[in-house]
Amino acid sequence: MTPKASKLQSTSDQPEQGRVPLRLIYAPAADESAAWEYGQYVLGETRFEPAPTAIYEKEFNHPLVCVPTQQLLGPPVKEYWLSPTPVEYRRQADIRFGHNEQVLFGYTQFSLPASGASLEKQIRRRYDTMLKLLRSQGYAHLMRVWNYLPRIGDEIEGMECYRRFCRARHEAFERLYEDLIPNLPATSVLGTSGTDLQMVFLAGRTSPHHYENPRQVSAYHYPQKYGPKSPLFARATSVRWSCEETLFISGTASIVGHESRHRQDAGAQAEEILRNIEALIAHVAASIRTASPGLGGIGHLRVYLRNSSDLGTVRQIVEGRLSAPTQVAYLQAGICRRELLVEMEALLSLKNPPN
Ligand code: 3EB
Repeated sequence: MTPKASKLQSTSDQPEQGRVPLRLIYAPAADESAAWEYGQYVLGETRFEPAPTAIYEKEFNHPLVCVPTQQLLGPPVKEYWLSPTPVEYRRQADIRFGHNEQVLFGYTQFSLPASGASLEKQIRRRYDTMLKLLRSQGYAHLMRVWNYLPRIGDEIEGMECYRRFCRARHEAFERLYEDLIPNLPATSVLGTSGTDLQMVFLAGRTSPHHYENPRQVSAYHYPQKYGPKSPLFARATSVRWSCEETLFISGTASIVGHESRHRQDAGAQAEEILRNIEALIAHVAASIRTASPGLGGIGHLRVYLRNSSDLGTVRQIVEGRLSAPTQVAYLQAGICRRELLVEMEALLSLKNPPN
């Protein structure tokens, strides 16, 4: 047996009680054997490269997201969300998904329409379809959403694409949820160089906990100057399993209150972002009465840079504040406000507090 398969085996040998229903692995992008070894234990996969070869699509059943973006440092990685039990795969209404007993990984994409009105209509429709599908499948609770949005900063008929996205998402959520705020999940919205809007989501059967950042105004309460309808997302979402808690930290920018800080200074923005994330982790840990692991507790970190030339500066700051076991991916991406150059998102495991 290969080392990877045996590792997986020992995970599945654990009693049901002690298993986490989803865990993230970074694997070398060049290593196609990983997909074979993880086989039907893959809930979903994300790569940071343009569309796959046709062969790849035929060989694997799991949802494969190919984000047309550039990884800026180190050997290219791909992300696998792994399940401790075999995954069931389906495709319905343009949404591909893989699920086990507790969680669902879904993926949908569509070509971004050129006109403002049809762009918003398509986004509303896709969110509507996605939320209805989750309900009908019994995974009604969104835990994490990634939106990859081409032309994020472009004006389309006088309004920024990101603002149109926010309005369309807002209208879709408003229609489907009676009580909005308790249902908003951790989210990221990044610009890509592609032509398709890509939406990736993790959902579960039970209601997760959502958190706001004590240093920031909740995005859903942003004033109108940032767009006609506020961005609907939580700063973080955590899901409690029997043995531990999974904490998803949303895309986090150099925003304090609701204002951007350190315009056009990537290094200072990176430092502000790390203060934001640190404060958020401490806030969540205090809420669940466990000791804060701090930034050192981050398992996986994605660092998005508008300009690849800022890599050296930002990397030095990140490496100075994080501990060695954190897996970091530096990616080139568009960011929602013009003056923002950096954004980061994180994934952590938190120990459940002693009873
Ligand atoms: C911000 O805090 C930065 O619209 O879903 C980060 C994460 C941002 C998610 C979203 C936007 C979103 O406003 C931008």
